Amino acid sequence: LLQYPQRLNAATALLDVPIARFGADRPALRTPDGEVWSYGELRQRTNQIAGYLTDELGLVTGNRVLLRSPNNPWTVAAWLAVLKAGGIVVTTMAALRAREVAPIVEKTCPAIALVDHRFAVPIHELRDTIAPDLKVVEYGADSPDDLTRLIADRPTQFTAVDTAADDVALFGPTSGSTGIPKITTHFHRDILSIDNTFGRTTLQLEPDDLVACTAPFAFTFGLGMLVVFPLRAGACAFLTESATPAQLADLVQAHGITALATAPTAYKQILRSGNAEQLRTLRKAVSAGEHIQLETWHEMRERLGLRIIDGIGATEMLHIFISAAGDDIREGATGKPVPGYRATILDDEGNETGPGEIGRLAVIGPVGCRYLADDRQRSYVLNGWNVTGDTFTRDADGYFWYQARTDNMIVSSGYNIGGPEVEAAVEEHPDVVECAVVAKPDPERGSIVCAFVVLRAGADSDAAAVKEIQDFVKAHIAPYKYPREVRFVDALPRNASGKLQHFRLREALDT
Ligand code: 3SK
Repeated sequence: LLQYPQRLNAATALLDVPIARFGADRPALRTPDGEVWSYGELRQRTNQIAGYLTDELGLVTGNRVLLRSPNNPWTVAAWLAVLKAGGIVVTTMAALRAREVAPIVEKTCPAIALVDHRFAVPIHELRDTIAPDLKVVEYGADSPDDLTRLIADRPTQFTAVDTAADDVALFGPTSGSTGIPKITTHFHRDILSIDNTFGRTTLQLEPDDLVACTAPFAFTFGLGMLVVFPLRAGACAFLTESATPAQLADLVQAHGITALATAPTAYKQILRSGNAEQLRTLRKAVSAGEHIQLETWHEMRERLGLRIIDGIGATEMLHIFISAAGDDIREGATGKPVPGYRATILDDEGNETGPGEIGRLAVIGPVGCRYLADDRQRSYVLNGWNVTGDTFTRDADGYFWYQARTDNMIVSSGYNIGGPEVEAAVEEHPDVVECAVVAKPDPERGSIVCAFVVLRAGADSDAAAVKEIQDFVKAHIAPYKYPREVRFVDALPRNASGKLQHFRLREALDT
């Protein structure tokens, strides 16, 4: 399953293998406005970009190429082209501002940036300040030097650079819980490995699947779901640059999407807005990025007969390493280690614990954390285990049960309180749209639970409303877990991939 030849170029494996198996005419990429790229077209454009990068921009093996774009077909071609040309892709989110991209550029030292012209300004700013040698090429029809025109007459053949299986192919930045980016490095073999593990054993796409995912490619959840898994299966990726949950449901219905991967919030919102029927064409639904509440999972099964494939992954591990599908699912549990991975629970001293104990989730597998020049490597990899920053428990049958982010477990008066459980309870209140809780230092109790709450429009936000929510929580879960402090806010802070940033709420505690 996990043996790779010493010489391996992942782009060849992603394009040539499905073409040899299924032919070049099958659709590889679709967009909401009806654009379709066949596998043959994707390979040709990839080859043209790879040739342009090497012949015109002087890319040599090991050069880093920064990509910045929302999810669209040209970005897939650019991503594959960098790998094929022997370069290293640095993926960044289109939503990041110059000050957020700057540390990524400083650390990864890209030689070239291929940027969607709508998001080019910050990259030009960085070229003019911290990266004077960066060659910036824009793409998109309105750009004066549109890459797609620059490559139009180039040869459609390109021989992939003979990279080693463990040459670096990808730098994946991750903001972590502190906000200072860490750069994960991944090899050519890692890219195939996520398919040989989660892709083949759990997700199991079919060649006739049409796969949508709301995560950007720059979040490796999206990269796997929209590039690696569909291409390896000979399936088709449906690329949408952005979509609200309501638009997503419309797209699923209109285009007959068969596999959807998104965060739990999107499933919840589709269910709440009464649009679940629009998801009827789905054969598979994947939820990751955050823990899914059992209520959402049940409702999807009841309304659509779909058993959501829950999963936990990490940018450090490239993709999902604990999950379950079909009959292997145990309701409420995230799943078991994906075949190829081992997982355990570590106590505070780094010792493995037995069933039922709560501790830090640690994992070993074919992909592991290798930060680029970062001290945090020392705390992420302990005795060979990748320690993920999540608190889990394992049952006697080997299923892993999510408790909280390690940094979001609230210990109050000696009680361990899982933040997500309190969040879920507050969110059940009819006036509440969203809630996130953090530990607030407290002289008496060590910490107390502080809830940041977004109310529905028009709901009262006075002292009586606070008391009402506190009593509601006490009535629904063990009273010691109730939020002793409740703050009403307009919105919760999220990063560009939509993940809640609890660290920003902790920072806000002092204000
Ligand atoms: O669970 C996650 O947050 C994750 C991170 C990277 C890749 C895939 C996933 C699901």
